[in-house]
This record gives sequence, C-alpha cells and structure tokens, in this order.
Amino acid sequence: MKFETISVIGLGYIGLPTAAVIASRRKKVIGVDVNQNAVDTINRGEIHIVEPELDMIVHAAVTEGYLQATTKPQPSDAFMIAVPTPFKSGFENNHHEADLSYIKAAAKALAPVLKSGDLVILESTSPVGATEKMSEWLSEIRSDLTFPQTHGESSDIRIAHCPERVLPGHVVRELVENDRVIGGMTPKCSEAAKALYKIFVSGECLVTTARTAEMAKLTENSFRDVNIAFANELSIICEKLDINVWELISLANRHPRVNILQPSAGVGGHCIAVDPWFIVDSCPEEAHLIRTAREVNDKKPSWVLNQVKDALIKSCESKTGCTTSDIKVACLGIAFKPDIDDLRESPALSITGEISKLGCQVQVVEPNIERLPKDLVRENIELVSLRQSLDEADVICVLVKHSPFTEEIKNLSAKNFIIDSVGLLS
Ligand code: SAJ
Repeated sequence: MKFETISVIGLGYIGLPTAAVIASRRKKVIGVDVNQNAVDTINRGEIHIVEPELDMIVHAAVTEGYLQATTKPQPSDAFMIAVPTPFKSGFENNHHEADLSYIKAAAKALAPVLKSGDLVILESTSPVGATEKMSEWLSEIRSDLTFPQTHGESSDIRIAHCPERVLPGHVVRELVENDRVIGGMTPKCSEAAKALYKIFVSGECLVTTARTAEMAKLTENSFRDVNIAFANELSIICEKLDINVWELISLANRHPRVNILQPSAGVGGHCIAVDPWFIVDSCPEEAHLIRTAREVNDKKPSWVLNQVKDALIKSCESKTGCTTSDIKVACLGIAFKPDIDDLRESPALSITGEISKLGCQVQVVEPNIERLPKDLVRENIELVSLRQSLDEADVICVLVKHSPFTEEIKNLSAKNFIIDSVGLLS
C-alpha cells in the first residue's frame, strides 16, 4: 500500500511526536487539531508540549515542508487518531466509563474527506469495542462507502487499532524502537496498518485483532498498576512492622524470579491511573485484582499525608510555644514522576495541596518548573530552592525522586523530621 499523505488527528503528547517522526521519513503529514493555538505554534515550527528532542524534529519537519498543521481534516491515504479518552464526567459515573466523544468528534470531522482505499487507525487508549464503534460512526456518515463490519475483506475502508505505548520523556526514541501491536478489523486491515507503521517503526509489528489490541494496551498499564500496588502495599505493611521496605525489596529482587517495583506517593499521569478502570468498567464482576490495585494506589497519597501530619505534630511538640502556623513543611517534587515537568494527575501535587490545608507554611521544591501551578497559588505556599528548604524547613517530605535531590542525600538524612515516600535515602 502506498501512503502519499498521512493525517494525524490530535496533536498532543502522542499525535505530535507521531506526526513529526513520520514527516522526518519524508512523508507528507497533515496534523489536525481543534486547538487553533496549537496549530499556529506547530506551523511556526515550534511545540506546545514538553518532550525531549521533539522541538528539533518538529522544527525540521515544518521548515522542510513535510509537516503542516490545520484545524480541518484534508484528504489523505491514512488517518491516525490520537485524541484523549478520559472518564465520562459527572457524579453518576462511578463505574469510570470511558468518554469516547473525542473519538466520535474526530470520526465525524474526517468522514467527509474519506475515499475508497483509505486506512483509519485508532491509537487512543480505548475500552474493548471502541474501534468497532468508530467504524460504525464513520459508516453512518458515509453510507456511500463500505466498512469492515459489514463487508469484511472487500470493504472500501480499512480500520485498525494500534495503541500507543511510549513512555513520556522517551517518546521520540520509543516511537521508533518499541514493538507495535497492530489490531486490524480484518487481516487486510492489519496488513495495511503494518505497512504504515513500517515507515517509521524499527521494532516488530505484531498482528492481531482490534479487540485484542485494545485489551493489550489496557493490560500493559494494568500490569504495571497491579505491580506498583503490590510495592505500595508492602511499604504500608513494612512501616507497621518497622522494616525498611526499600532494603526488603532490593533483597527480595535478588531472587531470580522476583522483580518488585518501587513504592511511591501514589500513581499519577493520564495512563496508569486511568486505563485499568476501563477493564473494571467492562467486567466489574470479574476484575477484582485490577480494581483492588487501583484502590490501593489511590489511597497511598492519604497514607503519606497522615505521616506528614504525625511529623508536623512531633516537630511542633519539640519547640516551646509552637503552633502549626510556625512550622515549615518542604515538599520535594510535585511532578507525577521523576525528572519531568508534567503535573497531570500528580499525587505529589494533591498531597502538597492537602498539606497546605493543615495550616502550616509549605515550601515547594520542584526543579522542573518556574512558577507554581494555579492549584497551589495560596498564601502559605512558596516555590523555593532545595538549598533554602534544607536551611529553613522543619519537616521534609520527599514526594518525587528527582535527580537533583540525590545530590543532597547527606544533608537530607541529617534532618530530624523527614518523610521519604520514594526511597531517596535508602
Ligand atoms: N510508579 C511507581 N513505582 C514504580 C514505577 C512507577 O510508583 O516502580 C509511578 C510513577 O511515579 C508515576 C506512575 O507510576 O506516578 C506512572 O509512571 P510510569 O513511568 O509507570 O508510566 P507512565 O504513566 O509515564 O507511562 C505508562 C507506560 N506504560 C507502561 O510502562 C506499561 C507507557 O509505556 C505508556 O505508553 C503510557 O503509560 C500510556 O500512554 O499509556
């Protein structure tokens, strides 16, 4: 199959790097996004998100004329959809149902420019069955074309699910090197999708069905979530039994078939804390372990908060005439994981907000940002350097294992009241 022009719908953390990497292979790429500001930024050869190396690749792709952004889909040979799939909003959504409205809107927008022979790929993380639904939505608008759900291998349009699986912070390398799961609605759909990915993927392209590909993505993130939950539960048990959990894990991991992940202040980001719920929502009676892991990880921030409360009280008791407002608590790290500036769904961010409600003074140490996020703009919170917090803070709470913190391990260890939720000192 020949792909002269490829469209990428949704120019966020996944879509923009994908568009730029394909353009770097000298293919004509049209990036489509509803956000005019993002479109304008990209067309200037700049980027609106933070990801190492991406600025260079986008700049080169735009100036060499291979990548162009627009708000309106144009005719293409292939369309790759990389739009968000958050939870449905509303109090009644306690089943954590996925909101497919962005996929529906993308399908609606591209349907008018579809032509026979085109390939449409859904990359967004989706509950099982979403790709078939997307194909239905396209066929409702384009009754003049045939689709795999009714015409199988002879359909005019090819449809596949090929989930993204790149790690934020390493997106550009992983986009090329990672193996890809290619789930066509029919074998011919898979074949077409594989030919597209082979343009820029050096990893293997593994062919399966659309439903298995959807479940594979959810399974990968649930696997990680369950394993982090195991580590987080161990950390709570070890605290009670007066055992150093970090030493325990490193010893247990010397067994040839044991590989425990690391406890933390909780699981953040837009993926691992969300995707397992799509499995639970589809099979609530069956998905016990996956649900429990989510609950264990979601409860970890309040456990850390309780530890801070205890340290705050003890620190206050150690000073004569002290009230809570005299105490300075330093929160080391507010990003959702080490060495990135991404604060989305960050447990460290929510813990810091909760600490500030205790009435103490809060010092935020976050080397990856220049100003406090809106949520933390409060009278008793300030953004300070690590040095200042080491000099001034009464209680130190390590929430993220950022690299610069490791240089101060000696000084941090000397502090009387320190909560180390990520094992920086161990
Ligand atoms: N975390 C721990 N302990 C660990 C490892 C991670 O508490 O031992 C925490 C992190 O601090 C963070 C959260 O888990 O808060 C998630 O971080 P992560 O590095 O595990 O994953 P993400 O969310 O950045 O990216 C994941 C990746 N999935 C897997 O590794 C299976 C990535 O490959 C996916 O593409 C991405 O989700 C996604 O987009 O779905």
